[in-house]
Amino acid sequence: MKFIDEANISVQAGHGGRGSISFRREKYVPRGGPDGGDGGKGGDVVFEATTRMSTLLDFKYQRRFEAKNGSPGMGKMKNGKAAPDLVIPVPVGTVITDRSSNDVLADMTTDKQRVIIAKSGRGGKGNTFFTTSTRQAPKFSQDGEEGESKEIHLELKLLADVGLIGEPNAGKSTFISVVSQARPKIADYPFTTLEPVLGVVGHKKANAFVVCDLPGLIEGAHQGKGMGDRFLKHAQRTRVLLHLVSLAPDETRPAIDRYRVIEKEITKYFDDSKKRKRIIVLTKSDLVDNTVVTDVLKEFKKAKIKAPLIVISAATRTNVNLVLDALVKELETNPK
Ligand SMILES: Nc1nc2c(ncn2[C@@H]2O[C@H](COP(=O)(O)OP(=O)(O)O)[C@@H](O)[C@H]2O)c(=O)[nH]1
Ligand SMILES: [Mg+2]
Repeated sequence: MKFIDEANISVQAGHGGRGSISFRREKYVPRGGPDGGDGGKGGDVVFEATTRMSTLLDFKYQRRFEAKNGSPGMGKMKNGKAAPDLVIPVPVGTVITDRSSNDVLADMTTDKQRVIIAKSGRGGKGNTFFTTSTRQAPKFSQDGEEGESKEIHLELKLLADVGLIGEPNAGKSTFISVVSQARPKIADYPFTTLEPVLGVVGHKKANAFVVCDLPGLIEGAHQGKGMGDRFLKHAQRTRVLLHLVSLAPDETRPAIDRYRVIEKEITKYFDDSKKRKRIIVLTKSDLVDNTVVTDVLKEFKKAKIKAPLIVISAATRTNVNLVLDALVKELETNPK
């Protein structure tokens, strides 16, 4: 079970630009004095906290970050351009540590918080700077300073964006294992655990989000077990609830009835449960004929349930992407 997202990356701030060695050359000034400008400073490596991200998934793909170098100085006293800072967005909650010293460099606690993690090098002085009364034509300049480079560890406590709810056996664990790297126990019998299982989902170009299997919500409740703080925190944080209802033929009661039982149960845990967005997912469609699916859909329609309804099979992956599309859309229109 994974509650922590981690990544190791390396960052390199920009080198300062070299100062210029240059002398004035004008038509009527045969031996012009020095006019080499200074080099520009390199770019800093800056981390910026954002609520738009929930995971460190992006850092699995890109592990090295380099800010640009400053431009060299030029003649005619022109200074080189400073390089722009490299701004790396990280989710709010990310802790940044230096891997060589183990020092915590930053705790990114608030949206838009910015911290310089690797400082850039200053630009070098041009030869003009080194002119003195005894040295009127210095033929040297200064190199820019090196930018800092660091090996960085990022760590984030995961919190769920999407909660999976549904009866035992509805297919929650299977769903999360199909859409993420999470590998919960999948059982043919109601499996009870009070530990939430989290999965990081990367879908198309969208920001990765965290899906949480909330088995304890119903299964634990049946057995009168108390729920841990950590568990409830995950449940409360979710912005969308994915309600899974099995279509399997071995179910004895109609899908719509089983759906209602769970919905009623949920109101005990979420004070705003009426408002919290739902997506209803009818699962295990591979086990039934189309006519059965059509009948169940009719029942839901008759009951005037407004939430989007998607029929899937996690076993054959049918329509699983449609669920992810719907989740992305919902999370984007309903930010943290
Ligand atoms: N045929 C089929 N079986 C499924 C599908 N999804 C889940 N199952 C099976 O249904 C049972 C319960 O699934 P599980 O994911 O553990 O349900 P949970 O209790 O809601 O977490 C397991 O035997 C799964 O293999 C599906 O799409 N098709
Ligand atoms: Mg399960």
